[in-house]
Amino acid sequence: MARREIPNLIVCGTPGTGKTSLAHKLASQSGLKHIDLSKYAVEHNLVDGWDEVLNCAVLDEDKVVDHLESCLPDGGYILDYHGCDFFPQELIDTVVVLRTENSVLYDRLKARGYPEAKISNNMECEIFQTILDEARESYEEDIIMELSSNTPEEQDANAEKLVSWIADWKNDKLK
Ligand code: DAT
Repeated sequence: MARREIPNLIVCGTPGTGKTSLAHKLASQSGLKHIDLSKYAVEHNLVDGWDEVLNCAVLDEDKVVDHLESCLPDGGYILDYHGCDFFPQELIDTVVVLRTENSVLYDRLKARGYPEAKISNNMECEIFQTILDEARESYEEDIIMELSSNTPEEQDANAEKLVSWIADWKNDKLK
């Protein structure tokens, strides 16, 4: 049985589905700490090269997990990253997979000024539900939450749902 009294969440999904904005909102509403893993890895020198197609740093996943190993067992973290398969299941209490419709996602990626190759790569990732499959291969089905993230209203509803899930998790722990 985990010793933590506050859960750890992963918020994952194709780039542009709204991970960082949801994680930020959830952190301010719940008091959990938000870690944007891409930034965290760069800040702590936990990267393993540069992805030329996606134009982003590649995480050294083992180093990231080692680095977080001293704090994750205490709970209270929202881990924000597109992938999710490298954390040991015993450290994670729920895996939120955000999903966005194609046309909405395309507009968000375009607005970010991504080059076409990066946009197509990310669109394929969403169309083939790569991240959802990755979550299903790595974690028990009952800890995976697939949430729709197309509109600000959906984002608010997702934050509300997760705040209430965190409260229920804490209450169950006290029983
Ligand atoms: P990610 O961290 O998955 O790459 P983000 O949180 O940076 O995504 O969001 C990308 C952009 O889309 C940003 O301008 C905020 C906006 N956005 C995110 N989720 C949204 C939602 N549910 N409804 C409307 N806009 C959203």
